[in-house]
Amino acid sequence: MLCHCGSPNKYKRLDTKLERKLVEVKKGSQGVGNFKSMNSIIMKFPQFKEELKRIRSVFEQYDEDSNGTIDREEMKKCLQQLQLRLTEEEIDDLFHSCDIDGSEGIQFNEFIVLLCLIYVLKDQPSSSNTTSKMGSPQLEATFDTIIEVFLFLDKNGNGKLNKKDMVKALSDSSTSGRSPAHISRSRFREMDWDRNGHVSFREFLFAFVHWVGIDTDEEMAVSGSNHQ
Ligand SMILES: [Ca+2]
Ligand SMILES: [Ca+2]
Ligand SMILES: [Ca+2]
Repeated sequence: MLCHCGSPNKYKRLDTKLERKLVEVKKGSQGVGNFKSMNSIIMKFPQFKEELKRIRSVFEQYDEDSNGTIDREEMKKCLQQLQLRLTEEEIDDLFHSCDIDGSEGIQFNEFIVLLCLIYVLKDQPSSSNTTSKMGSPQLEATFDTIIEVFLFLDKNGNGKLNKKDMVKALSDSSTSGRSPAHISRSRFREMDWDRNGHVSFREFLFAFVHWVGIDTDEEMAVSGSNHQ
């Protein structure tokens, strides 16, 4: 049966592609992982925040007209620069699936998600003298760690997060020792934007950027003060 309800299915192709990539990554990193618990991840949030803030300069580089938003044309140049080949349709999917607030443009918090998706979608450079996928080993290390967090949560390695594992991870992370399961369940629902019962890598990234404390307005203010 065809569904004409629009947006939820629109990103299915992209999410499926990402799922496959993450399953591959999980297989390739069998048993390796620095994270042993949700709390060990949460303890690194301040560090993640500092690392993600550095992406601001990359954002400014692609935001050619400096209006605080990456539009479709600016995103296309970004994809060209990073040498990720996509069809027009895929470019559309990527643009709209990162513009989560539907503001017709990609703000800084959405750009972090976009870059990380590009990183996962991109194949390793074929030539061995091309040392870097993204042109910044530092950035790649940050994304690798975020992917590790996702893989830690993806217990069965199917490239998406299911409710049972997420509720358990969120409950375990509670500082009071025991978080009521219904709170964890409602947090899961918040993460599962398209309500399909799974948290995709894309949905996870939006939640992650938010958890770490990257907020568009705050970041704008920080960036503004830097220019004084
Ligand atoms: Ca712009
Ligand atoms: Ca937006
Ligand atoms: Ca979902």
